[in-house]
Amino acid sequence: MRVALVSGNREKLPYVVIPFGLLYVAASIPDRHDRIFVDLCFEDDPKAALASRLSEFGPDVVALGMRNIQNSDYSGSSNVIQYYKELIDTIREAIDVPIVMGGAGFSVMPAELMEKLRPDFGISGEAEEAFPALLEALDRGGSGFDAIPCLHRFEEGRLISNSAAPGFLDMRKLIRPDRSVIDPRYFSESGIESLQTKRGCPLRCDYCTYPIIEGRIGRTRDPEDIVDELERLSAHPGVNHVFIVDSVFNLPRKHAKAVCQEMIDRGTRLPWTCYINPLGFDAELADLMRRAGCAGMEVGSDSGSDAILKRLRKGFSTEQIRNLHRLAIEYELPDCHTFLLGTPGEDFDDVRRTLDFIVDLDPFSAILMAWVDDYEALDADLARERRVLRDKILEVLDAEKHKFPWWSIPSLGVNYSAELFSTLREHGLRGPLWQHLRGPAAGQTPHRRRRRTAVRQ
Ligand code: B12
Ligand code: SF4
Repeated sequence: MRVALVSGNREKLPYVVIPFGLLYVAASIPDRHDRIFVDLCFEDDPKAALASRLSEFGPDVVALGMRNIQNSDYSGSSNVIQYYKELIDTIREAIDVPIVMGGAGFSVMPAELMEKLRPDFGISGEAEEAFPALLEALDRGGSGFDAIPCLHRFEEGRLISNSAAPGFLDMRKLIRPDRSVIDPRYFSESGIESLQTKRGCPLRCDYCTYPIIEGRIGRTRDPEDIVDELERLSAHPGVNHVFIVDSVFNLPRKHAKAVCQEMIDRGTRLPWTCYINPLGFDAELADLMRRAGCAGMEVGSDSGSDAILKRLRKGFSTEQIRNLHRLAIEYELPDCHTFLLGTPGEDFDDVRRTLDFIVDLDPFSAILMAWVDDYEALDADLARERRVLRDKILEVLDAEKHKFPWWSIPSLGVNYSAELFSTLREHGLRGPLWQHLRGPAAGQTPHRRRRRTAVRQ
């Protein structure tokens, strides 16, 4: 069969990210199928580019990857969905073949997106086994769909969604993503590669969609194999930083330590950033991370109110956030905390408590977001209702932003805009840019040294 893999993502903030999931799908396609990879990220006219590539290639099936259903400040979900609708129309006008959707964004609400966008098929969650199985079924003339886990399709206009497989993919069988198809502009624009050390998160935070995509059981890769892959990334002249895309790098903690130890033993040089949870973070891990080249930790702290953390079922307290921050200073690991203001059930006192907490915590960096429910993209009433609270929160943030000059408020464009980021890149700054908003690069006192001294006094 002739397979066209299309990455629809065009989000440029906080930086362009390689279509990592689709690279795994590309690698999983058996060699007997011909394929092309169409990445719309840098196209001036994505629909025209898509139509022309498809007409030239003449695929038998088009696989359309949907990474995000939100834009980066979470304000433009309906635009993103409309954009994908237009891509599907473009594909149908160019060629009459089955369209298969998948990807992290699609997996968040597959049934709703199937109904709204009407592709022929969808696969939610990881697709290294399901996608080749679907190609096989299509090749056979369209039989055996029932046996493919997490496949969504229409039969006589009715949506049929197969249930998940009893187990997820065994990480020992995971093949490397096909990096040969990456557009070189990702390297000239950001130079950030992606690496995955495990899939799955065992926690149950109330709003979180990650376990829907990757499952709840942490499936870890062999540290030696991970560092082999990292070493290959280091050899690429355009790669200057790696983002470890695991939902949480430090759970299980033992595995994170083993990965860091392997990096230290093999002397890897590439700086990296990862998501860290205050649970499962200790001095030994902080020390290993520092020595293994960690340049920054992104922390989903979410709230400065213990009652809200409990309601969100985060499993940690504000004291554990403080503990993480103390270790971050001690081991010189810049920490960037995301806070969600106005989650369901929160009132203004809670929002105020979180703002006070952030000022008192004084992390290296913080990103303040007014909460957006993914379902707002599909439910206009919910969106209207939520917007009222969100607008009030943003008004408060606008009035008080001078109190937190280092923090980013994406919805207000504070320390978060294409212009700022491109200026920082032009100055040669690398990695996630929050790492440069404070410190010498921004013309300020080196935060880490200053803070470390403070702790030791
Ligand atoms: C790491 C990460 C980031 C990092 C990325 C760093 C990097 N260098 O890549 C950073 C912090 C920069 C980031 C930013 C954003 N992110 Co993010 N991110 C993630 C995370 C944790 C992992 C993504 C990943 O790479 N996974 C590993 C790959 C291998 O898995 P995968 O992409 O899911 O692919 C598998 C399947 O989905 C499927 N598949 C993938 N493509 C296709 C295509 C087809 C046709 C098929 C059939 C199957 C298929 O098979 C793949 C292999 O098994 C996910 C959450 C999660 N746990 O999935 C959120 C997630 C993807 N991000 C999300 C969002 C919203 C964003 C931002 C818009 C938000 C923001 N303000 O930061 C930006 C957008 C950035 C951009 N330019 O597009 C959302 C997207 C859904 C949504 N709600 O819109 C997610 C799902 C988290 C969430 N909130 O639910 N992100
Ligand atoms: S720790 Fe992170 S990935 Fe895991 S459930 Fe909570 S928010 Fe989701």
